[in-house]
Amino acid sequence: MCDKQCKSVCGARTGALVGCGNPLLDISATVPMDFLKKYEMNEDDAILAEERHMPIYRELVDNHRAEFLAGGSVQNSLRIAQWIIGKPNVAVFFGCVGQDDYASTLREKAREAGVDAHYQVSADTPTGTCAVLITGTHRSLCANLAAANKFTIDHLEQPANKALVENALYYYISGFFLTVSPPSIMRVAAAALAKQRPFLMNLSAPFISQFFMQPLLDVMPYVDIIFGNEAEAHAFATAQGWPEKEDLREIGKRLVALNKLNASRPRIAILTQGCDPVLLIQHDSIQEFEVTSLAAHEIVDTNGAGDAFVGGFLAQFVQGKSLDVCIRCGNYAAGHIIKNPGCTYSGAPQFV
Ligand code: 26A
Repeated sequence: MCDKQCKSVCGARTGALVGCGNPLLDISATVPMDFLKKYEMNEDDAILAEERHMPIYRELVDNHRAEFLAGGSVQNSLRIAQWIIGKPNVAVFFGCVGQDDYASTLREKAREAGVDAHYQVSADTPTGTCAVLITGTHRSLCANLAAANKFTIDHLEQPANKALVENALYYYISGFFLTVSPPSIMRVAAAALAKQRPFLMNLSAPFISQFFMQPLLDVMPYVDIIFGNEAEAHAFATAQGWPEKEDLREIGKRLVALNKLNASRPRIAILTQGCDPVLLIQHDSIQEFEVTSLAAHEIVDTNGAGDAFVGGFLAQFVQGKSLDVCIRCGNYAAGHIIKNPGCTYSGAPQFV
């Protein structure tokens, strides 16, 4: 796929970007509101499955004509980044899967997308799944991490994987991964800091700030760019005890002002708010970027919109483009995947 000509246009080298996350197979279906009620879930939730959620997956397949789609937040972002970059294996992914058909599907989808996935394999645990419950333009996620939860730092210590981490120029990890392996996150963050390379993170879901605040605060000093949506930013602010009704701009300013180790690169916060403008918050400025809002009939599935935003952003960021271009590309990618089922794309990227 990549030839010399491509090298000159794509501006990012093989293995430039390393991501860690939970590789999940999404089991996605449109459901009535009663389905959410039955499992005490809300529209636009993102939660970890408890025992009482376990029947959901079967029920979606048996009664709601569920579709199976490659998922997992970081892997989604990397697939989208690769789609836009157009040259395979710029993005390297680490996560843990089982030894089953779902793992084969994920491996195949990553390969097709050009993501260089190096999975740890937990032979006795099934590959993780995520129920995606679609109600109109909302989606509620319930993740059964299973094998994804078995990821250990040993995997990053394997010589070949260690070299991939050492050689990368950019790092992206979701807040979701704080539920799995904070030591791995700290290891990658420290590698990024040692080489003065950007480390990017995502707040991922309100429950991360509610229940995983300490590991999140532990890594925050390493974070150069923090992504989040309005619900996640508010959850972070509430968990920190920041004034309750504080607006997103104020929360952003406080996020960028949190303690940072590499003070020569002030933190940036990028906060999305659905079809309202994306906020780019830097220590000395706040900028807004308009989002093209889609007509209701164009919206197929908002699942993965946030991941696609990050994917589009990363595609440009790893090519050294300005933040302005990165954010516009994020908006383009999110707008595209909303018109497709799950975090999938169709055709060639049209970003200019
Ligand atoms: C730890 N949790 C809850 C999760 C996830 C997750 N990815 C990683 N960890 N919960 C949902 N997802 C993924 O988010 C995507 C949509 O943004 C889903 O697999 C879905 O593809």
